[in-house]
Amino acid sequence: MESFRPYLSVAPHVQAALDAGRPVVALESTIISHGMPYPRNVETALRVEDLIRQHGAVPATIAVIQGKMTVGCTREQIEYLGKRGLKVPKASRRDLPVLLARGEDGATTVTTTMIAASMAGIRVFATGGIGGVHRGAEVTMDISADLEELAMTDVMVICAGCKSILDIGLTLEYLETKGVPVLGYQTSEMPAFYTTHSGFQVDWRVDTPLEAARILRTKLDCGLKGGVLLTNPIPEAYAMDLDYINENIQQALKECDEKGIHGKAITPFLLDRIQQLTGGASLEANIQLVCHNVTLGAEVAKALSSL
Ligand code: PSU
Ligand code: MN
Repeated sequence: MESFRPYLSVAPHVQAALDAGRPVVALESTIISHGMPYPRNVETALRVEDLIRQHGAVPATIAVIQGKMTVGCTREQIEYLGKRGLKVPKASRRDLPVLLARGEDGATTVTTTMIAASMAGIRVFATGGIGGVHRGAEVTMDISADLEELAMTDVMVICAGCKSILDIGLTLEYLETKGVPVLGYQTSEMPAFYTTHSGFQVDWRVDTPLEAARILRTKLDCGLKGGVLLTNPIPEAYAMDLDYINENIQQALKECDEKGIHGKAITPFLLDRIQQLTGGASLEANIQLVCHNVTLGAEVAKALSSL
């Protein structure tokens, strides 16, 4: 038995789907506990699970629950993670052994969701946005562990690009160095979360879920270690005005600096401030893009199962 097994708890219906080669889509829990306010976080988490089911795949929300990497959280567990919010520690790679050893809970980021998904044998994971190289990282060295995870763990991450709280250009440079293919779904431009435009090109454009699945399958078959980033632009109808969102991001960044917030608290602080400053418009956009991404996730997972 693999030595990680005692720390991993895969829900029986998720395990059954994996054993039968049916499509499964992993989902993260930091977005629930730290990324959105209650009760919209719980509503959204349950809605995205439904969407995945409607599109013929099995959702598996991942979190650390009482010291176990739980793959396929129950409705009760999702409600618990959403209600406790910031009281649930944000669990990145470095936190994982501590939380598991102590039997504690943790909200999994993109990094730890990839780790648990990979251990369980899930290859497709959909979320909102990933962490990246922060603006000013040449001084602060604030680079999200998500990028290192993409370099080493064999999971495709479907997201709406990264927010301009990050330095998108440097994030793409970093991913290039680490050998992570960055694909644009029906676009050649890297989307910037709230907007479809960032001014940066992706490496490769793909136009169908099958194409994306083939690239992932090929990377796995060749043992080319690491993930694939599939960026999916927010639907035009929900995209925000570039200047408006950028002004608010600037304001949030300024406050973050003034308050001396650092480390793992930076991203949740910025997400929350932007939501407050935009009066909830960014939350609405966030929910829409997550729904859009999980739908694509279900399609890619189905395509991958068919190969
Ligand atoms: N970006 C978002 N929403 C999020 C996150 C990032 O637009 O919820 C979360 C994800 O869980 C991501 C984490 O993995 O923040 C990155 O945190 P950090 O920048 O501290 O690495
Ligand atoms: Mn950081």
